[in-house]
Amino acid sequence: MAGPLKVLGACPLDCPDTCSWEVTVEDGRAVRLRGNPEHPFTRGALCTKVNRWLERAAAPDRILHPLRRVGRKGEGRFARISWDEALEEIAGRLRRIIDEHGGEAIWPYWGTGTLGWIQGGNGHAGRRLFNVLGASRHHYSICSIAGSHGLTYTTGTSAGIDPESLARAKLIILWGTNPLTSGHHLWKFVQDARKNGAYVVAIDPIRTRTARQADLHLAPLPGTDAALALGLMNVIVGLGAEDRAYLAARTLGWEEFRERIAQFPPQRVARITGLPEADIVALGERIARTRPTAIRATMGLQRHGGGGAALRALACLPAVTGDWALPGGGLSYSTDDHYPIDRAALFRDDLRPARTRELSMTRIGEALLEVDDPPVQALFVIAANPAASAPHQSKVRRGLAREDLFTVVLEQFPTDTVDYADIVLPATMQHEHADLHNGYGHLYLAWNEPAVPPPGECASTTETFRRLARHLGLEEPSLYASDEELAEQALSSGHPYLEGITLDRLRKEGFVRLSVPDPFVPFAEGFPTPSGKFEFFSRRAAAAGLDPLPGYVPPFEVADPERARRHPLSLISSASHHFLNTVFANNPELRRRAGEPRVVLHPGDAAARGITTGCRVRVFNDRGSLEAVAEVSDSVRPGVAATTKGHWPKLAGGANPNVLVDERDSDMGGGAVYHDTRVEITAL
Ligand SMILES: Nc1nc2c(c(=O)[nH]1)N[C@H]1C(S)=C(S)[C@@H](COP(=O)(O)OP(=O)(O)OC[C@H]3O[C@@H](n4cnc5c(=O)[nH]c(N)nc54)[C@H](O)[C@@H]3O)O[C@H]1N2
Ligand SMILES: Nc1nc2c(c(=O)[nH]1)N[C@H]1C(S)=C(S)[C@@H](COP(=O)(O)OP(=O)(O)OC[C@H]3O[C@@H](n4cnc5c(=O)[nH]c(N)nc54)[C@H](O)[C@@H]3O)O[C@H]1N2
Ligand code: SF4
Ligand SMILES: [Mo]
Repeated sequence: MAGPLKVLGACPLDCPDTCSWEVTVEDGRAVRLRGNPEHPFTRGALCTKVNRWLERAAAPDRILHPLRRVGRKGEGRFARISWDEALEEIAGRLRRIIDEHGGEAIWPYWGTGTLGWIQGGNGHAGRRLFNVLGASRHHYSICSIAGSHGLTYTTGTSAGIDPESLARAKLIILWGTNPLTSGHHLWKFVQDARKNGAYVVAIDPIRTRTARQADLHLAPLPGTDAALALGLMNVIVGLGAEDRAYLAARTLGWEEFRERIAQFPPQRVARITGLPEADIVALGERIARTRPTAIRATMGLQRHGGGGAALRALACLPAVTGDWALPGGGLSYSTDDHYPIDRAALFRDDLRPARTRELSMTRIGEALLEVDDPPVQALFVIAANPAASAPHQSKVRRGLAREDLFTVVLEQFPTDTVDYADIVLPATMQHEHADLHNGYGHLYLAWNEPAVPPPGECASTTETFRRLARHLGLEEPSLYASDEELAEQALSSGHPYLEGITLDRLRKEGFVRLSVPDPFVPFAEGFPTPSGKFEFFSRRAAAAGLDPLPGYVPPFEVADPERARRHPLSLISSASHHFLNTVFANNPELRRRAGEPRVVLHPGDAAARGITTGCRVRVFNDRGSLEAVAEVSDSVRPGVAATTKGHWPKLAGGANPNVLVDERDSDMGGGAVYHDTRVEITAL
């Protein structure tokens, strides 16, 4: 008798680690899921959340059949219908909407529930169909875009260094990142560096799990990191420790930027950041004498009004010290841009009319309620949960509640967003469909082979849109490409990093590292900017109406004195240890471990409000309010209140922190400003 089958796949969630996994299948059922021990980043371990993946797949609330709304929008009452009925209704509504309003009245809203290139957010699964329909384009602004833009102005790409090279650093600065919660596999590389004597610094307004493990923790006021970076450079230049040869050969605009640095002496930076001047000087001195220094920054610190400027300023530190040229030196953010996926071949944007408008996912409330040229009439929500994850929750809900809006949600579970759907289409989970992945916190591609057939009537995103194309009677052949064909097209760029990497090989091996040199020092020979140099001075930034030099752009609400008077606390709602965004927030065991929504306050701020640990409190501002349980702890700095993202509003008293967050664009790229939120808190 044949033994159990082992099928290699990859975790699809929006996590930098993109773990390689192995599914054990017995009698056609997935019985075990474990991390792949062969993968150099995964090293055999998944995480608290994904260890419950198979439990999630078999959960009683899983959506297994197409549904049609029978109650009011938001009520979540549905009746089962057949796929044919669902697709006929969708096709009919789309035809009428296109006739009356044009294709742009349709908005495919892709989220980050899966990052796959075939089924998920990276590949905009179904984009070809929406191109043919002339739908509005989707601006993917929810997560990392401000920082990506800031980095791209200075280094020509947002890709940064290989996170694995942190192991070679002698000083590691974990800046606005909480890897022990948000992608724990990085930690092994930090530990390797420590074994070689590296010193680890965490810069975070909150003493997180990660900050507790660091040798030094600095807790600046939220949104002030660019000022801190400029202050550290001021100390370095004051010591004469800048790398003059590097600056002359490899950078553009140093003379101008040096004047900018001079405007940020430690005393001024101490006032802006709320940090002791001596701490700024000491860290500047440490950077000045430690080669190589690696900065790991992720998305947390750029969720502010000046988020783009922050990453831009941080990237300048390793240019001033010449670290970008050294293995183990430089800055790491998202490695996405290192993967030369053939987006043109995959997306087929040539299928769409010359001009279509773009709608921003973090302004979904505005797009549904205020955009009028034409109004959004059909919304497809694909692997997203905007009723829980997007800013200004009450506005999003008002938008989703529009009677004349036709909403189709492709989902696995009855989320708050599903409650507003006209039609719900049951979606497969990762071990039930095929996909191609890259990890944005490492340099490995992965192929995810389906291990078991879809349960009930679930279908993958690609299969759903192939079926819909057929119901619409569309003849464009590329709408019917198989998942394997799509993967081959995605891998067809011919870029040297993909040399020797074929779909066949990925299928056999499960994962393959990009064909990059070892050690990988991506900018040893120069930067992919217009000048080929590191650009302190950026003509492209100036052309976009931005400061041509890196500078400090204050946060919106955190730095607003009028708001500070009415809502004195800055609220940070960061990654929860037990959920991945809103995924797993309906899992009973993980909900139990996460406990009720909590807000952490500094003892001084708590005492001033008569709040003690365990008190029920109301957290509010002009946009809304929520209830939470208070925890009093000096793990947050004075003036800051900390909570987590991810709770489903309907399982958490009707709202989550996004009821407090503004729908507002950061300085670059239109990114969301989740952590740039002012609130007041009172005991209930
Ligand atoms: N367990 C778990 N893992 C996750 C996620 C999750 O929800 N749960 N989410 C995933 C996703 S979508 C992403 S994008 C990544 C994000 O990964 P991270 O960037 O690590 O995520 P955050 O928790 O938002 O932010 C990290 C830290 O930044 C701090 N921070 C906030 N504002 C500032 C600031 O102005 N300055 C500084 N210096 N620090 C600041 C926060 O206090 C927080 O501790 O994580 C992914 N991994
Ligand atoms: N307050 C606050 N809010 C935040 C953040 C924050 O730091 N603070 N972080 C933001 C960030 S970084 C991000 S990335 C966004 C994430 O926001 P979203 O992109 O909306 O992601 P999720 O809320 O995780 O919802 C993803 C949904 O996709 C579904 N899903 C998963 N896999 C599949 C699949 O294969 N097919 C289909 N059809 N569905 C699938 C899941 O069941 C889940 O309901 O949230 C943002 N919201
Ligand atoms: S969520 Fe991150 S750490 Fe957990 S299994 Fe997925 S990729 Fe790995
Ligand atoms: Mo994200």
